[in-house]
Amino acid sequence: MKNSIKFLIKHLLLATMATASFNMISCEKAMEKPAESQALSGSQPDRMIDELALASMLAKKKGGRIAFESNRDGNSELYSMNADGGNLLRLTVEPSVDASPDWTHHGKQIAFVSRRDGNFEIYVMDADGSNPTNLTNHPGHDATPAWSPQSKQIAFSSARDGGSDVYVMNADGTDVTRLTYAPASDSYPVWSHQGKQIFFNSFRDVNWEIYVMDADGSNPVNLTNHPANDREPALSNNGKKIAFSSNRGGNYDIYVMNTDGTGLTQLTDHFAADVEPAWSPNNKQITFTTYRDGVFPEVYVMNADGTGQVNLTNHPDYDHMPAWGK
Ligand SMILES: [Ca+2]
Ligand SMILES: [Ca+2]
Ligand SMILES: [Ca+2]
Ligand SMILES: [Ca+2]
Repeated sequence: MKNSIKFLIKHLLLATMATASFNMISCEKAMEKPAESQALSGSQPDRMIDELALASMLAKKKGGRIAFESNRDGNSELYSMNADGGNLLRLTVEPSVDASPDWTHHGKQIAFVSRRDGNFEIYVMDADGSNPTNLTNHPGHDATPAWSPQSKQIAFSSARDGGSDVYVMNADGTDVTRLTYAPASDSYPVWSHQGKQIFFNSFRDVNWEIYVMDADGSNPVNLTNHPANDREPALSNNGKKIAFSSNRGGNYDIYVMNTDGTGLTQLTDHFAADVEPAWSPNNKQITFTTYRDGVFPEVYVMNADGTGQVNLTNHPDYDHMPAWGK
């Protein structure tokens, strides 16, 4: 038993060093195949399946996986990587836009947005990219999916009734319910820790504010109350803090506050835009998107107090919309 564990650890270490380039080769090969066989399914070579098993094990050792959107292969696709940027895995192989990932609470599935059926729809796929399923099937623009705490429901934004509003549906796409009715845009929903409330960003005060409402859409409360734009709420996994982006300092930076709007703290202070924060599973780190390294954004990670900011993607094409799963 001890020997087999040593053997496994050795291979995991080798895989960590080798898989980033290895995956690129696999992806290039996948590009040559017809679209219907490109999903990472049982039809892949054995070594790809072994690699996925290794990726899964590495994820448990390294503090989760970060999914993100990149156009490095020619159009918007979803990828995942370890928390240190290693072991890159391509999840989608579609000529259309694939974006806005969100992990289930157990990290086994990812909800995302895709235009592969002609308009923006909410999809769900397994964490390795297999079994993509269209949940919305609606001609309206559907966006920004967010799983409820036990992954039984998905909140999302949709323009199906005119302007953008927040909706909720079951995990299989049934029972779609509209939650917001303000004439201005409401989007980017995030569930509270117990699933009783939903945070979102709203333009109803003629600038973006972070709001919270009950999960049935009642009792909306403005948490930010600031004339600058406050956007993209991200709830910590212990339910205590909300990270968000705001341009109240003259450009977009990442801020954090308590879930009642008190205790505001600025985490990034760079003249370039810092946006789209997401918490690590243990709440000790925050990943975010930043434009500080050039025209195209990179995915960074930092400690939850703003220290130790590190570029995870380091790629000349755009990388953004990080989502951190278990
Ligand atoms: Ca795509
Ligand atoms: Ca749609
Ligand atoms: Ca505001
Ligand atoms: Ca900034």
